Amino acid sequence: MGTTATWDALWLDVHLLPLAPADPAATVRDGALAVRDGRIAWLGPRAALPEGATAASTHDGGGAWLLPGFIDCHTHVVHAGQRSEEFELRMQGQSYEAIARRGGGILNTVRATRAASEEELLAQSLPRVRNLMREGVTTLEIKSGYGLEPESEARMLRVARRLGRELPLRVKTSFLGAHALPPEYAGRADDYVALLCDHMLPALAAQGLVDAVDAFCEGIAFSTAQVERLFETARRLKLPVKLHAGQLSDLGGAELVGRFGGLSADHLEEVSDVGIAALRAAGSVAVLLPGAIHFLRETRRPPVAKLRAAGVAMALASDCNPGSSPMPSILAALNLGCLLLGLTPTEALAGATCHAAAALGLSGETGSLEIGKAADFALWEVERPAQLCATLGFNACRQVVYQGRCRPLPG
Ligand code: DI6
Ligand code: FE
Repeated sequence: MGTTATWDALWLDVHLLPLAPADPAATVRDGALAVRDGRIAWLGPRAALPEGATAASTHDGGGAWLLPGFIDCHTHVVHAGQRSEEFELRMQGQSYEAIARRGGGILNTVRATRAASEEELLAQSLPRVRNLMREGVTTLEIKSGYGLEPESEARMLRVARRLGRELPLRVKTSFLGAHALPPEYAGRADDYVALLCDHMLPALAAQGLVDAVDAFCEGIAFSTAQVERLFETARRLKLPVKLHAGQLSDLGGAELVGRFGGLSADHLEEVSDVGIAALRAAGSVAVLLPGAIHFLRETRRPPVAKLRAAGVAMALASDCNPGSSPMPSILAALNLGCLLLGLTPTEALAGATCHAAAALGLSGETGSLEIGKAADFALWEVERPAQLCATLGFNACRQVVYQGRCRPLPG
């Protein structure tokens, strides 16, 4: 009575996996973690708690593992409709690429998304975001790219911003106007890129809707020269860049990301040694997306051993989208990252936390348990953290804390 609390909240009877990038395997058994003003104020072994420290509230972790909140750093969660017809076609042997070239694929979702109102888009996206939140996601990247004309792209980004405002999680947006060529620009790709550079991107950026600029650099999408024009516009607007690079073919996307000092190059099923060296030199993150490999029954793999040897940070994300990765699950990405890509469980967990933070330019803010960072974390009823990767289809999340506040697990 009468003592002034030094902390707002204190978690006891927890084991900690801080996932600091310098030593992602380090753990603290029987630890404690304190929060003040939404930030991590102290963490360490319970036995080392400063004498006389008090907290306004104390939480009994019940022996759970406490990890940083997950960061899903590559998603297309905002979209309308679904594409299970294409799943059936692929199961009959048709390829994702062939379906796309016939005007299906991404353009199917473009039709559905253009037709949806802002409220419909929000309502259809919410269950996916809630699923990710139930799995301990506290930061979510959301791309546009299913509008491909000014008003629909703006609507997607407004919905992404609303999700970040109305739900207790951090949302980062990426403008992906260069995702596919809209039908009205068939045969005029350069004109569409000019529209993106001269009108759409500057206007959306001026409305505060864009945190980063992405593109699909691919035979079925945009060339490196076209992406380079877009990246130059991003640079003028002082927006960071990232790229869907080497999913189906290597056009030199990783080199381009390196040249622009981009946040990340994503997919990388196809990437050259020169591309890997460029990412390393620029400090760009390789974002690996095993969901797309799983759903497309892709036989190529990103060169994890080479990326590891080169010291390129590897993040892991769901790529949640209606075509190549209908998987609003970071836990599934952890499991597939290990089984399909050969990541170790520690690499997978670091990939969905500290390295994912780097891929969003948020390293100083979240992604690891370190004093001063946002108090974004989740408690897991597992015996060992590797269990999160070793299991599929089960969610052991017990509690999620976002910016120091206990978040109700969405029903
Ligand atoms: N690569 C992907 O994995 C998603 N976009 C992209 O450029 C797939 C998008 C879709 O099929 O709807
Ligand atoms: Fe993607």
